Amino acid sequence: MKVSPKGRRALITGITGQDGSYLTELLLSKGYEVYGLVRRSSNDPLVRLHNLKSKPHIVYGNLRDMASLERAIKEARPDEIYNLAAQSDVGISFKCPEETEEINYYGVGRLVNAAMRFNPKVRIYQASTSEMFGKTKPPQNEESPFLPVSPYGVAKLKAHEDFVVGYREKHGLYICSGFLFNHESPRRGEHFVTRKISISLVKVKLGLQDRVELGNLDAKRDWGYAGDYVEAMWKMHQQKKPQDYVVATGESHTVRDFVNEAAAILAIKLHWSGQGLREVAKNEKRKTIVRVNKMFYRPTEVDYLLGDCRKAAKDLKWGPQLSFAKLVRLMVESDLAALSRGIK
Ligand code: NAP
Ligand code: G4F
Repeated sequence: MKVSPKGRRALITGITGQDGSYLTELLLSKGYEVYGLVRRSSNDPLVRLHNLKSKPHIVYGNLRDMASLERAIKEARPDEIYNLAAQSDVGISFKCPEETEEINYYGVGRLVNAAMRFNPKVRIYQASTSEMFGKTKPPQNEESPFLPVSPYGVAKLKAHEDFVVGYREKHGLYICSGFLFNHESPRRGEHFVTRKISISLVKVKLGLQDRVELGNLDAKRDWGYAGDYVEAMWKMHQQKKPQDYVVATGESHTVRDFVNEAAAILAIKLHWSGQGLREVAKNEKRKTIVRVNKMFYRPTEVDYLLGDCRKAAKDLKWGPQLSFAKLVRLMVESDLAALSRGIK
């Protein structure tokens, strides 16, 4: 017999982030009592949650602070935990490797230990990532070797091995990893490449900015829609046994493809020329709209991600709903609406 989610209690770490906001909406719509772990910030950390009709409970805490996690778990009394909190910027992980390891590895250990002591039957979802596959040849699935090339990927892999696989085997804990490939939305942080392109080209269109400077245009990513991906997280918690799943679209595009798709939606005609650091895209008036800046290159790069999510399709009956073209349109139209309002 399936247990109805109504009345179940969930604790979401990283509730203020992109995925946290979509997952909160999903769980509230299913009747969950939702608690969100929020760390102190000088700005309003709850901006992504302001438009929700019903609200989650907020508990203050930090993955770096064991006592705060114990208090949060005691207050939330969760049946399910979704650990979405992380230093999630791969580029920044090269600049702040210790902080990345502290949050993305040790932080997971603190949370899992606190949760297990409080309730050994708790179910924990860990936000693992396609970045862990790193240099592994595509397509990547659950059997593919992990070859991470960034401090971010390394910390996430250690957390997966020690606290997901390790604690499942040693302690019989219900804990699972979602190896999620890149997923985007109008709520995506503005430094990730898709949102940076969307906002910048809208600003170019509105005459608010001259051009956008990017790094590696040849990197290939399997980009899906965040709203679809949180469904998969929830489904992983509803299985008989905890298992790890790849969540992806099975389609890959270059950063340059994303630029072209976004520009076409805005009726900006781009003509590309040059190569490597000299590559540029100009508009019909021969004005440079896209330029490469080596500042945005990474010391080591993941060249090609392409997920094979047949296991999730079979077990979870999950599949992506929004195509690449529709995802880019959603993001561009959302930024266009918001920025047009701003200049009226
Ligand atoms: P995001 O928008 O950057 O959100 C990250 C969240 O973590 C924010 O709520 C942030 O809080 C919180 N956080 C950071 N450090 C913390 C700490 N020390 N203690 C407590 N909270 C902390 O990331 P996202 O895109 O939603 O991704 C969610 C998770 O999925 C992350 O773990 C990410 O690594 C993983 N992931 C993402 C993708 C993707 O494509 N989006 C793919 C695979 C895996 P503040 O608001 O205070 O900064
Ligand atoms: O948008 P990105 O910063 O995402 P990245 O590095 O793939 O990481 C995201 O996806 C991971 C899943 O695979 C998550 F685990 C992680 O938390 C995060 O959500 O960069 C995408 C690609 C990279 O190859 C990067 O080198 O775009 C390239 N890129 C080119 N120019 C740029 C830029 N990336 C950024 N952020 N900014 C640029 O100007």
